[in-house]
Amino acid sequence: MFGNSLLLSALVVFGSATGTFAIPTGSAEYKADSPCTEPVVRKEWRAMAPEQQQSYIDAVKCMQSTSGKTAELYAGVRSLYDDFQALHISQTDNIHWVRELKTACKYAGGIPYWNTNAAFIGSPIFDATHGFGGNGGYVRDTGPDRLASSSSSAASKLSHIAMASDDPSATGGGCVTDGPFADYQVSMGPGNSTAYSPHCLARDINPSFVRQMLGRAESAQVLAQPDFWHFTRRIEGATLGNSCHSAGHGGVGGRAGEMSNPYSSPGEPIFYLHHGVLDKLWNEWQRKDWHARKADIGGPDTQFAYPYNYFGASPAYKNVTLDFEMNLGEIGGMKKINQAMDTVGGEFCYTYE
Ligand SMILES: [Cu+2]
Repeated sequence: MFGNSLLLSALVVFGSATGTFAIPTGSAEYKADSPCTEPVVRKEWRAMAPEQQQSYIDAVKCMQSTSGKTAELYAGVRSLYDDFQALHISQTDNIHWVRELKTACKYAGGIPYWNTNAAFIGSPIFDATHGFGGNGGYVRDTGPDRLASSSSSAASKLSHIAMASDDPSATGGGCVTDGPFADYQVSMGPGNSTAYSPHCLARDINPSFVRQMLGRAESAQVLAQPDFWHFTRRIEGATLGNSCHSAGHGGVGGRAGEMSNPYSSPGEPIFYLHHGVLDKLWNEWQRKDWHARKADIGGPDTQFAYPYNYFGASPAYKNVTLDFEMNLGEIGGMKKINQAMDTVGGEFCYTYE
């Protein structure tokens, strides 16, 4: 849910972009490094036609009902969708999500993102017909350890920092009751385990948490950072739980929802749209000074390492560079960060609207 290593933010950066930024798709900048001439356009959920929204939801549900590829590796995996949750629990990934949606599940559009903003609770993303369904049923006190069923002490601490189990600003906490995922069983989690532990998809929408995190025109602040170090630090939060990354996780997952769990959050389908907007924000920031920023990367290779050592002493870590190899496991193999710096270079060919 909260600050993670750079690796997470670099690959699946998400945030709270507000407003739209015209991407110069026709500019020389965009074509200089790549043969990508007809990039797929990624749109904000609200900008998609109902049929497009439906086809994305259908593709996600298809992923959830198609056999996975890593069941031998991770006991909890029952579907292609679960492959990604398992990989996130063991590491993290986003890139290959797109490939499976398209090849295995025939999704033809751009991957949507979600602009987290002031109208959080009324966002059409929570629509039962043209969205991902709404809040979980109200639970006054979600109990001391529901979110923290994890072997990691850091994760246990995480679950109790932003919101107490009886936080008065909570609005849900139980299982999602409507929409396409009302009967969905999340295969793994909550927490840092890939064992099979089917459970309902819980949400605990918390608009006041979002307001707290996204005040002060946060996305403008993020985009104004002078270099990647400051950019990623702003997205992840200089203090625990205080960032636009947290806003989307805690705003949807609250005290006990899957989205709040730093390991198993991809069990929540909205996870991908939230990280989609972080990715967009990163791209927007890069394009402000493409020449310098296409190669600007850094940060620790280890979770909760400096400067995200929220729990005290930093574990040992190295600063990543463009040559750092990201291990995307069975799904994606090894990829250098350098191969993931440009949305219209190498394997990628997409822009944003
Ligand atoms: Cu995240």
